[in-house]
Parts: sequence; C-alpha cells; structure tokens
Amino acid sequence: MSPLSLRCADSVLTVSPFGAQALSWTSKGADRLWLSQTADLSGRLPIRGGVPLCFPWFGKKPDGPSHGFARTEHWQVVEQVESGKQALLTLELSDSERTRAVWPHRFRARMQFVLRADQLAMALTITNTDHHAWSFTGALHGYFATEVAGLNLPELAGLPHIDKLAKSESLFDDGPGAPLPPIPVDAIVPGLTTLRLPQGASWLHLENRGHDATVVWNPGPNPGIGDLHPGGEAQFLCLESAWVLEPKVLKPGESHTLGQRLTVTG
Ligand code: TA6
Repeated sequence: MSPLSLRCADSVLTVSPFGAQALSWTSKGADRLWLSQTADLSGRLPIRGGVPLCFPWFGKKPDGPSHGFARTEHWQVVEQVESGKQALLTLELSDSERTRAVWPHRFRARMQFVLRADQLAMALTITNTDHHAWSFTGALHGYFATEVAGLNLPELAGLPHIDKLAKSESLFDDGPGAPLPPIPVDAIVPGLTTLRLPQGASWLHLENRGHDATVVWNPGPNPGIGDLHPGGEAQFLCLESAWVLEPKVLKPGESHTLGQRLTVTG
C-alpha cells in the first residue's frame, strides 16, 4: 500500500497505512525520524524505523507477535485535511477475525497525526468496544535521527529505571561526561515526560502524554538485527511514549490516549 503524504508549509510527513506508521517527517530541512535502509516495506512484516505502534501489548509474548499486531495491520484512513496552519491525518483500526484469533477482544484504535511547520503531534486512542473490560500495554515506538556517539541527555541523569538488558532496577549515571544513555540501552523509565534530543544543529523536543513510562532503546554495535542496515544503529535513538508498567484496564466504552508531541527548534 502506498504511503500517504501530509504537508504543512515545508514540513512533510509520510505515513504508511500498513501499521499507521510514520516513516519520515521532514521539518526545517531534515528528516527527524530514522528509517532503516533495509526496512521491509512489503506490507507483510514490521517496518524497522519511523514510529511503529505497539498494541495491544508491548514487547515479547510467547503466543503472539512481538509488540502486538497494530504495526502489521492495514489501517483505514478516516480523515485527511490540509489547511493553512496545520494538516491532519487520522487512521483507524478495529478488531477483526484475525485480531480476535490472537487477542479475543473488540476494540477501536484511532491514530491521529497533526502536522505543523515545526511540530508533529501524534495520538493513539484506544477504545473498548466490547461488553467486558480488558487491558492492554502499548507504545509509540519512535526511532529518532541522532548521532548516538557522545550522546548526553541530561534529563536522564540519576533517573531510576528498569534495565531490561540487566533484568534489574537501576539508576542512570549522573556524573559529568558519562554517556547518557549508555549504549546499548533498553530501559523503561517511569514517569519521564519531556526530553530534548540533538539533531545536527537543531533540537527535537519530545513531550509524552497518557504514558506511564518512557522507553529508551538502542541495540548498540553488532545488533544482529536482520532489517537494520550496517551502521544504522549509530544513527537513531528510540524514545517511546509507553504504557508498560501495569496493564491499562478499559471498561466497555472507555478510551485511553497515548500521545507524543515533537517540536523542532534551532
Ligand atoms: O522498545 C524496546 C524494545 O522492546 C527492545 O526490547 C527491542 O527488542 C525493540 O523494542 C525492538 O523490537 P522489535 O520487535 O521491533 O525488533
């Protein structure tokens, strides 16, 4: 399925209806997202890069696909509007026989992108359309372009987190000059909301909402990931707006929105 293009001034967003996944966002002359040069765009496998959506679960599950099925389903476009100051794109996914075979619940998921010249706001709203309560975990698993070598994100200094690599609770370093995050990293940081990532001469400001944690991920050198081009791991950091600490329970008719707003400055 061909990607959709959304434009506001010279800010351009490309979204694949497969997974409702942002693939690139060019603002102020640079792509703010990172996409693997060897990403599989056939519409059969998850796409490595951009902003994959994890739902109805985050991470691995013995009896289902990693990070759930939202990123490997075809979403319907329900709204695309471009007006002077902003452009808006909304895609929707509902349960089907295929989704109920791996997760036996009725739901509606709506992914909205609001684009401005220097800003992209993303919101994933999950609604329980079933007759019983169910729970989910999820994330906006964004891959952001940055030079990983020498990275130092002061917002992480001293923060408690779950270190998924060491399988333990830990604290980020807060000494001067320490690489932050250390690479490789796979960390769940409870409550963290705002971060600022260097992107060449400019900054990407990230603001999460409706999350219980920010996930920070980079596999480091020799990642052994088939669809990651050689050296690609040095070019991105995943900073994910996530609901992962405890499953989020939704009663019939209830909704929850997981969001992330990106703003470019400099
Ligand atoms: O968000 C971090 C993480 O859950 C890592 O543990 C790592 O496996 C990554 O996502 C990528 O997962 P994927 O299924 O896309 O290969």
